[in-house]
Amino acid sequence: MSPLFPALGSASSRPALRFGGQILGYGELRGAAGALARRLTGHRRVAVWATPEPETAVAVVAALLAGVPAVPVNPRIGARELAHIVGDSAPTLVLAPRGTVLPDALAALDRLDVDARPPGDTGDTGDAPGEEPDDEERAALIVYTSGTTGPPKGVVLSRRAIARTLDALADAWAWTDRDVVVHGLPLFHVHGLVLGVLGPLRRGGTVHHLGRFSPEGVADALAGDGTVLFGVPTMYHRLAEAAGGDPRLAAALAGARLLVSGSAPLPLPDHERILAATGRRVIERYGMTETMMNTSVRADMPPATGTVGVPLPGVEVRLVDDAGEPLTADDGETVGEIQVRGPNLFTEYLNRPDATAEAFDGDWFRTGDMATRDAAGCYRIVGRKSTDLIKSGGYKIGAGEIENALLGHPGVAEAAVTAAPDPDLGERVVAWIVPRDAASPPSAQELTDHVAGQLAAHKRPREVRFLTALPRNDMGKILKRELV
Ligand code: MCA
Ligand code: AMP
Repeated sequence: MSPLFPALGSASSRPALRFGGQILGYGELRGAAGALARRLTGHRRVAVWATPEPETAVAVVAALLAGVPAVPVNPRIGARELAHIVGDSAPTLVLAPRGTVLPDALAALDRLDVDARPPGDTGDTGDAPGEEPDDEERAALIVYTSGTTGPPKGVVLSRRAIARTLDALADAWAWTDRDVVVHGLPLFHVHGLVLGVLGPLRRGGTVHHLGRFSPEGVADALAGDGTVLFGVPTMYHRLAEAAGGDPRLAAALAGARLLVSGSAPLPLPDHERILAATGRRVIERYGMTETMMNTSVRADMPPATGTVGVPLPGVEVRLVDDAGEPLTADDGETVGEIQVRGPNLFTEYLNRPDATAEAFDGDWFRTGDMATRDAAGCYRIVGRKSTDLIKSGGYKIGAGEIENALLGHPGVAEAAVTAAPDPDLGERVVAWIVPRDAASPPSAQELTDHVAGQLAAHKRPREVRFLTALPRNDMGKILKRELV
């Protein structure tokens, strides 16, 4: 297989990484990642403490150069979820920025400090990277993602899947080494890490990470060198709110080559507000951790607002009915489940052959997303098969994992978790609680903090409602539809 990052072996003078004021050229990235890669030889799997800093990019590139699978870890992860990920993926080493204090489950592992710029660094460009593994099926990343029940599953992504999805996006978006991709996405999911960091590096262009998302940061970056913006709908919602009264932000958005949204549906009112304020349309692409990118509105087609565009090169997409029969209608109305086949697909769920087998219909991956297809071949996502998967702020959250965490609190007798529509987050997590002692229930804040401490801050309920009993059918199954 050809190298994942050809620009690392070149004499490119472009910046590779820009995080706030910290800029690393391709030569410097080659030096830092190459030196680290040599120290990873012999390791089976490495955990990467994925802070929004250049060290995360250096650590992941080093692991890819060394051919050692990397497991990116949310630096805001709670104790229970971290214990699961470490136990399941069994890394032999953790990579973290120098000076970071790690939680116990990771502090117990061998550690290598990552320096984006080693002490005493003189900007030396380092040796050319060694031979990259030529087995394109080799695992490159293991990204944890939530299901409806149980703890998150590790999605094994190969070098092939990463390369092919990024090259398909380059075709769809006319993405080149001249692009500077601006974003403030977290670096432990496919969106921020694969598209937002590995994408620009594969093209030989630049990542401009904001450290933390803010409309002001976006305005500054796009008014400067930024050409393309990546974000989740919550970010575009906040940009839409701000752009109406902020001509500088509106002008910066108007000047971008592409504004791309994904990870959840971008509501039409937000599309329209951004269009009204900037004269520009946001385009949407559709993907999933297991499939990386499947469809996108292309740079060379009409914006097809409200759809997620057409299948990417090499990706086959079909709609099937409840019986699993393919639907041929392209009337923009007939709804079916999206199934996907192509070189962008994951290899397996780590240690979960049962779940891997269940996820496929032959060689078609069942996404669980429901959609229509129109005469132009554009897909419109209309919902999900399971109500137990919640998308909040672009994060996928399983109702079951939050219910289990809540049931672990001594004051909780019964718990059910649902999603409520939210203008900012798309959906917000609502917890319905039957306390053990109705006379002194735990406070909503206590339960929220409990979930944030066990799982992750973004999984915490944003609303807690107390009940005397959960609605159940004759079989004892909780009737979530009645929880409104
Ligand atoms: C509040 N905080 C707490 C608590 N309450 N921390 C601990 N315990 C609590 N009880 C803190 C948070 O840690 C954080 O701290 C601050 O309060 C705000 O957090 P939060 O409310 O969660 O942030 P938000 O404002 O709601 O975040 C919105 C966001 C975020 C920035 C849009 O949701 C986000 O980054 N989303 C991106 C998700 C994403 O990348 N998804 C991709 C997966 P502090 O103030 O210090 O920060 S999907 C994917 O990859 C597929 C392939 C695809 O299609 O893309
Ligand atoms: P994740 O499992 O976190 O990778 O999230 C993948 C899910 O995000 C998909 O199955 C979809 O439900 C949703 N998703 C991603 N992109 C879009 C989009 N542009 N529009 C609607 N839903 C999306």
